[in-house]
Amino acid sequence: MLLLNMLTSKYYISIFLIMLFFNNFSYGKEENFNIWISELRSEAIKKGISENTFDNAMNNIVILDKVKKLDKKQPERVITFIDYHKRTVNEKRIKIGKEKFNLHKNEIIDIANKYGVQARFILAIWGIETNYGSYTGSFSVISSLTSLAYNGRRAKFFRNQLLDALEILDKGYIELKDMKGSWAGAMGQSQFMPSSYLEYAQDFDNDGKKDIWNNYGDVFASIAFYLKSHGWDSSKTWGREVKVPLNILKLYKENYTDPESLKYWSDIGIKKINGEDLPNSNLKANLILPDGNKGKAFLVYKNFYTIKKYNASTYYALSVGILSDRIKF
Ligand SMILES: [Ca+2]
Repeated sequence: MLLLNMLTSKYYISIFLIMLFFNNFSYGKEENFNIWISELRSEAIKKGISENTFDNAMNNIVILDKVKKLDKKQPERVITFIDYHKRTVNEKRIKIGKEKFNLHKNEIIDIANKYGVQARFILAIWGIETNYGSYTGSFSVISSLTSLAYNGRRAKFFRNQLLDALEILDKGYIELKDMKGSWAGAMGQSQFMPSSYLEYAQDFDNDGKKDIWNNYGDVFASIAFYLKSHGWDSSKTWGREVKVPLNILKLYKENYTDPESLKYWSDIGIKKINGEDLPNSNLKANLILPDGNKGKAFLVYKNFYTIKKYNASTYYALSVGILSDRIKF
């Protein structure tokens, strides 16, 4: 009770509301949750987040069972790259990518030049993350992150993300009611986690808001700045699909290799997908066989690993690269 006495009456109400959402919570669990929230509150205030921001944000949180279930869900089967690729780089998405480029041409070219990231890669990430901003997630970021931070599988990570989300609200970059995202707290059209938002989100139109939810300039600039900050080299591309002779394929039981020069790969018989010779270059490339030695093969450059900094999945990074080639203008 001593702990509760320290809290404001408004805060009592919020704790009461939170308790309502725990259907099968025993008294001990409720008490644990209340202690957890009050510790979080102290930590947030110590970090400079105002009491007002914290109480407003946490006043209406809902512990989302759906989020907890999604976090626990194991993939039903391992999807092949070919299946993933069909889903993520289909003709419709390529066509819309070209249309979106024409629609936002001036802005996206300005941003590409300013940040040093080719426009087609900004478009491809936008296209694969949120289908060009058409599905950005409708979960309350604060509720999702609280659900994951309290007793979740990756509680510490999500607790830090929750504190960062509170800082974003405290700085007034976005209103609480507009702070929506995926079930795991990835926000807006660029799907930034709160920590990435604080570090990389851009206010391209200088209106004082880093609005990755609704402002296209801010969305494109944020994606570009993220890539540039992780080592993007605009004089290079991401990689390419290649043809690998069978005898060479058999040597590669692993999906990943050490980097070698294009000349090296060419000398052992790897060709461009159209059968032409690879450039006789010292450019380092890794051979990637996402479906082992039975599927497509790719040689990838340094920028490929920068795309993986955006999302660590190899399938994702390959698809971003391929989509960027298909919407090339
Ligand atoms: Ca802005």
